[in-house]
Amino acid sequence: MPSIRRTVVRDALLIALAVTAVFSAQTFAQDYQPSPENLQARREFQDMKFGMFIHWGVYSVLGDGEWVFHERHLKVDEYNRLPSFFDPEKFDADTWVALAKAAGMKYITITSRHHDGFAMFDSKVSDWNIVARTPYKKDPLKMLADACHRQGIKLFFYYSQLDWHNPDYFPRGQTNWDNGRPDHGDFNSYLDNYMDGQLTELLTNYGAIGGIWFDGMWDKPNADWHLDKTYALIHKLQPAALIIPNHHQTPRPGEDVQTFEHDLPGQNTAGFNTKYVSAELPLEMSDTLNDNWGFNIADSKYKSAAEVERRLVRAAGSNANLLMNIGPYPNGEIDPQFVTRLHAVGEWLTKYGDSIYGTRGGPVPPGDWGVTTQKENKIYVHVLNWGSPLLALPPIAGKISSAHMLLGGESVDVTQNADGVILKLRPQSKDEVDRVILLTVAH
Ligand code: H79
Repeated sequence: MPSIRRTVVRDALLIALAVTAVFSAQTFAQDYQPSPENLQARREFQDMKFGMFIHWGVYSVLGDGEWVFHERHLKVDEYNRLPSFFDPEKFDADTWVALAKAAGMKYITITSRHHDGFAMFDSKVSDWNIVARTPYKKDPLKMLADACHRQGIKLFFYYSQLDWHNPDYFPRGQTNWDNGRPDHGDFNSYLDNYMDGQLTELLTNYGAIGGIWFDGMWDKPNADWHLDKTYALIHKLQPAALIIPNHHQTPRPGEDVQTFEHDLPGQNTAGFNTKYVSAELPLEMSDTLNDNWGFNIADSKYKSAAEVERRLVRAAGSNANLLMNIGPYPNGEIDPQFVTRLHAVGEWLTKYGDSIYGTRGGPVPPGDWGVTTQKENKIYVHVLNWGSPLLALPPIAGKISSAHMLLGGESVDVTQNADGVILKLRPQSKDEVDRVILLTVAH
C-alpha cells in the first residue's frame, strides 16, 4: 500500500531529521571552539588576577543581605514596596571605579540583577527595574560602564538565573516559598524572552563588557536552562565576552571561566563547590570582605588587609583570580571599613604586584607554607607561613641562575640539586605578610 509506505518513509525521514537536529545541536555544543577574541580575553582575564565584586540592589535598603526577600519570607507585594524608597543620591560611578583601581583591582563584577529579579539597569523587557520603579530613575550600570571605559577597568555583569519575583520562573526551585505568585508560569518564555532579552540589553547598551557572571542555576539543577542558546547569543553579540557560571559544577561547553565561591579551586569548605578543577579554563575564586555579599548592617566581621593579601596570593598560586566583594550602602556610599582595607591592599600591590599580575600558578604545588607563581623565566616563591630558616622545595625544571628578595633585591642563598631546591630565608619582619623570593631560571 503505497500511501502507508509513503507515510512510513516520511516518518522515518522526519525522525532522522529530528535525530540529526538534536545530534547536531549537541555536537555544536561539544565542539564549541572559542573565537580568537575570546581566547585573548581569557588570557587577559588571567593576567588581571584581582577584581572587585559588588552586590548592590534594592535589598541593600533593608541592611540585611541580598537574600532578605527569601529569609524573611516576604510576599511579592511587600517586596514591591522597596524600590519606591531606593534613591542612591550619593552614588558616583567614578568614585567606585577609582576605589577599585586604588585597590589594585583590574575588573569589576556587579549585580545587574540578583535573585529578587530586580534589574539595576534600564530594561525594556519588564518594568521591574531601577529606572521605572525608583525615585532615582537613572541607570547606574550605564554610568559605571562609562566610568570603567574611561578609567580602563573591565566590567562584568552578574546575572541571576534564579528569580524569586517573576511568575514565569516556574516550576519553582529549591529556594521556593509561598510569596503570592500564581501556581503556573512559562519557564521557556522566562528563559527565551525575559532572560535572553535582558542579556541582549546588557550586551548591547553598555559598550564592550568583560562578560556575564551567572548565578542561581543550582536552584533548579535538573531544569533545561537553554544554555546552548543563551551562550551562543552572548558569544554572537560580543565574541570576547566571557561566560562565568557559578553553578558549582564541572564546566560545560561554551563556558569560559570556572569560578569557585568562597573557596580556592579544588577546595570545598563551603559545602557546595565541585572538587573538579579545569586544566584549560581560567579560574576564579570569589569571596567576601566581611561576611556578607549585600550590605548587612549587623556584619562587622571585616577581614584585615593582610588576610585579603594572603587570599590573593593563595589564589594566584592556585592559578586563579580573586574576586573580592563589597556591599555598598543603599545611598551609594561604600563603608569606610571597606575603603581603608582596599587602599591598604592596593598599597601592598604597588610593591608586590610583579609577583601577582600577569602570572600563572607556579611549578611547586601550593602548600601550607606558601605558593609559587610564575611569569616567563621568573618564579616567585611566596612564603606565607614558614618559621624555619631553611625552606626545601621539590625539584624545579631548569637551572636557577639567581635568587633575590623581590623587595630590596637582597640576594638569597639557594642550593639546587636533583632532590630539589633549598632556600635560606631571612626572618619574617613584623607585619610582613609574604616573603617573596624571585628565582630566575635558565632553561
Ligand atoms: O550572590 C551571592 C549569593 O547570594 C549567591 N552567590 C553569591 C555570589 C549564593 N546564594 N546562595 N549561595 C550563594 C549558596 C548556595 C547554597 C546552596 Fe542551596 C546549597 C545552593 C544549593 C545548595 C541552600 C539550599 C540554597 C539552595 C538550596
